[in-house]
Amino acid sequence: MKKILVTGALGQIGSELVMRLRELYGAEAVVATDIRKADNSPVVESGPFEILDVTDAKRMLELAKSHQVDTIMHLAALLSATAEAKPLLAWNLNMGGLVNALEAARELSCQFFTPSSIGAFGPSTPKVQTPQETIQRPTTMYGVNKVAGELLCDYYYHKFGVDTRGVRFPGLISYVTPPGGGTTDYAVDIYYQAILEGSYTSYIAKGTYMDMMYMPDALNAIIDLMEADGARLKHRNAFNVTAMSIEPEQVAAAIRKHLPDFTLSYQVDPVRQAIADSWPDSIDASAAREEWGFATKYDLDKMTEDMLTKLRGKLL
Ligand code: AKB
Repeated sequence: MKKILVTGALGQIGSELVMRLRELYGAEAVVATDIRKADNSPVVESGPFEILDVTDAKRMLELAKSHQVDTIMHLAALLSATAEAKPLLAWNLNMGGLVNALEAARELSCQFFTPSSIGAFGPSTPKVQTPQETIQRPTTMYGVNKVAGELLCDYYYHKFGVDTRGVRFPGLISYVTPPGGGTTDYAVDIYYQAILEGSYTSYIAKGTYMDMMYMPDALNAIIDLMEADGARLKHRNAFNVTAMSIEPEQVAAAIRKHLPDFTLSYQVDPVRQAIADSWPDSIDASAAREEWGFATKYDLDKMTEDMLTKLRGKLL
C-alpha cells in the first residue's frame, strides 16, 4: 500500500494535495506534516498529522521511518517575495529542508516529489515560450534556491538512484488556501477583492505577463507525474508546466464578464515588479506533454467562473 509523507501540508498546495491524495489512496496513506498545527483544518482532522520543522533532519527521518512511508512530497518553502525580504532564512529553509527530505528519501528508498518554479528563470532566459532547457541565471534568492534544488534532485537520481520527480510551477490560483509571499499572488487576491469590494489595486503593473495555472490542474500534474512510467521520463525534475500566460488587464476583463462594474487600478510594488520582470512571459510545456501526458482543463475564463462561484459561497 502507498504511504506518503507531505511536508508544508497546510500551505497553498499542501492543503489541497493532501485531501486529494487521501481521496485517492485512503486517509491513513497520507501523513501530513507542517511546522504548526491549524485548528479546524481538514488536513489535520481527516488523517495522520505530525508537527515537523523541515530543517530538523533527525525528526524528518524518524517520522518517515515510523510511518513507513514509501513516498515523500516536499512542499515546505518560502515563496519569492518573502525569500527576497529574508534571503538567509530562505536559503536555510528552502535548501536545508530540501536536502533533509532528499536524504530521508535516499535512506528509505522513497519516491520523491518537490516543485520548482518559473522563478528558476532569470532576465537572460528567453522570455517567450521559454524552452525546457535554457539559460537559468535567476536574480532572486528564491530563484537561486530553485535552480540549486532542480540540480540537487537530478543529482540524487543519478548518484543514489532516488526516484526524484518535479515540475516548474507557474503562479497557482486557488480559492481554498491563500498563498503567502509570492509574486504571482495578485492573480489570487484579485478574485477575493472582486467579490468583497468590487475593485482591486494591483501591485503588478499592467502588461506584465506571467504563467498561471488553476489548482485542480496543478494537483493532476503532480499525481500524473508521480504515476508516470519512469522509463518514459527523459527529464525527471523541473518539467515546465503551464495553463495560461496572462497579465492583470486580462484577469480583470474575465472578471467583468460576471461582475461588469469591477474596477482595476495599480499601485506597483517595485520589489515584486522587479521579480516579475525577471521571469518569463510564457513557458513551453511540450516536454511534460510528450513525456507523461501533461494536460490542463482550465483556461482563464473557465477558471474565473469557478473561482468567483466558489469564493461567493465561501466569503458571502
Ligand atoms: C511565487 O510567486 O513566488 C510563486 C512561484 C511562481 O513560484 N507563486
